[in-house]
Amino acid sequence: MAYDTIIYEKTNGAATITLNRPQALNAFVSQMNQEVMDALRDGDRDSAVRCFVITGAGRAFSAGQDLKGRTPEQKGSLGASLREKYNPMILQIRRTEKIVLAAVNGVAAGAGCNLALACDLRIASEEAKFIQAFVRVGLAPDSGGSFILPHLVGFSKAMELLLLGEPIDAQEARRIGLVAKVVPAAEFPKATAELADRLARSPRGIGLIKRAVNQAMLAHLESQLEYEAQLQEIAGRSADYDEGVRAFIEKRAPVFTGK
Ligand code: T3D
Repeated sequence: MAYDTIIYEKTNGAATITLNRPQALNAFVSQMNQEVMDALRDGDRDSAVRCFVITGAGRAFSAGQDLKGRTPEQKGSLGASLREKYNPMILQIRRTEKIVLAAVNGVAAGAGCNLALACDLRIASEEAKFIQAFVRVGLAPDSGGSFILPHLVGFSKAMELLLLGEPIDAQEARRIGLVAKVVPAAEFPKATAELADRLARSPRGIGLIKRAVNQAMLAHLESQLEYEAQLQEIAGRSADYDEGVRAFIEKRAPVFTGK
């Protein structure tokens, strides 16, 4: 299968999906959602694949949804977008028994951040940053962040990150339990390959560990993803969201009116 917005490679039992729109900090367009899904399904079917790595090309992991396609004329239904494009991707990551490693090479914002949080493990370059950017453009959290983030860092820190939308660096992410490991940028590709190799050589039981944790969490995540879509539909229709997108495109601070 040919891919335009990702690079998909299989090496030594690991399938690597590299988000590849570096000029837009690997922001998601529909085609990229689709290609990530196709690659996840392909690797799930392939018995030679034992684990996945998701990473980004260039200086970002992913800046979330491509906001340049979210002007009032183009935005459509954000609820539908989540149900059709993001929620299936998050659920596929959770449902496959193969371990999914997020190799966070740079900034991860909005749905890009929550994509990383939906993975089983996170390794970060010292250059990585994590931003719950939704509030900055007038949105609510999606892609499972409202469920997974509080589980990872606790209620208080989750609310701080969601309400203020401020970036945290890789060391802080490690300190609060968002990532398992932080390595200097120069060592990042090697450290990622070593961890992926270890996961690819793990015993059958590793998939059962994931199945056990899913049994405790997956039903809640599924219903929360649907609820996030309902809330994002409301947020997406607000004047504040239109202002947030306009301000981002015009590279200025938004002026929200609460409408
Ligand atoms: O379907 C749906 O809409 C529902 C889903 C919604 C979930 C979401 O993910 S909403 C989007 C949430 N993401 C954001 O709000 C992040 C937006 N980006 C930023 O805040 C900043 O770019 C970063 C903090 C991530 C990085 O800042 P910086 O200063 O390092 O880079 P930059 O100069 O802002 O960006 C570099 C280029 O990437 C720039 O392009 P240009 O102007 O040089 O041609 C910028 O416009 C582009 N870019 C960055 N993020 C996005 C983007 N283009 C489109 N969409 C983006 N999200």
